[in-house]
Amino acid sequence: KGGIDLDIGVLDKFAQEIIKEAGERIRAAFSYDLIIETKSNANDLVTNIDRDTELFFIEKIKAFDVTHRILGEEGMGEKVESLEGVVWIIDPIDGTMNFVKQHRHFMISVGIFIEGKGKLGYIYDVMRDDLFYAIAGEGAWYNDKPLRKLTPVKLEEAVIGINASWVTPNKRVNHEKMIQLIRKVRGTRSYGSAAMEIAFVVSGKLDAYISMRLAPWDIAGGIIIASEVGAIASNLKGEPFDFLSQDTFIIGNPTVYQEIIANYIEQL
Ligand code: 2AM
Ligand code: CA
Ligand code: CA
Ligand code: CA
Repeated sequence: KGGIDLDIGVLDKFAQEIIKEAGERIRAAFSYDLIIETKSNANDLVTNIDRDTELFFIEKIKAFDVTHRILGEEGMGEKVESLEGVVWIIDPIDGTMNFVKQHRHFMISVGIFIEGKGKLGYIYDVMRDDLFYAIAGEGAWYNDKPLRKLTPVKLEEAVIGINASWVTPNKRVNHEKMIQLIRKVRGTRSYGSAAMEIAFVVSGKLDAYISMRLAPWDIAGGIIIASEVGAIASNLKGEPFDFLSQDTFIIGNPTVYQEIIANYIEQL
């Protein structure tokens, strides 16, 4: 229970139900025409299904409890400027480019915050029907299996998620140090869905994930799962991620996280 009179078990069951139902709707929608538009730049895509899915969540949640507020990427909810009360932070489709081009490798990400504290986190792989989730203080699961606490990994044996753009000269980070990091680790991967990469870190399939610009809805579900398995997340300065704007982001196995932050990240 939060400071609010609310049964977490009931809320969890409801959240899982609407996430799976949203997934069914997205899978069915592949038979219709997708309307693809661009947002901030030519590579920043949004579709009618991103918006429809966000609206679906808003309608369901408001019917469940009209006082709950929704912060979604597509901005169809109300303006959320604080985390008071119950706030759902939702990315209806994380990995829209994968959704459009690959018809796979995209996630629904949901984090439920009660009086500013992350209580319930979900990352749902829509095409695989795979759910990663956590209840704060009670544990984390991958479908029906509990997720284990992460164990130490050496940086030279780590596989990390990073987009190749941050290894080329850029304005956000010292790319020479990034090159050294890439040479040091066992391997790198780039999946094109932040939520998916976070899900892989909390389940030990990746040992860290680094991004130069993420928004609250990309990570809200994931960081709640992260604290249950002992993954560490912050911005690239090592400070808490700023939940009401955009920020740099790293999440990792504790040993890998510490070494990357100490020796390989220089935010410009
Ligand atoms: P999205 O698909 O929901 O937009 C790779 O692009 C990852 O970064 C995706 O998880 C994507 O989420 C996220 N991302 C965050 N901000 C973005 C932006 N301005 N343009 C494109 N992708 C962005
Ligand atoms: Ca987007
Ligand atoms: Ca996203
Ligand atoms: Ca999105």
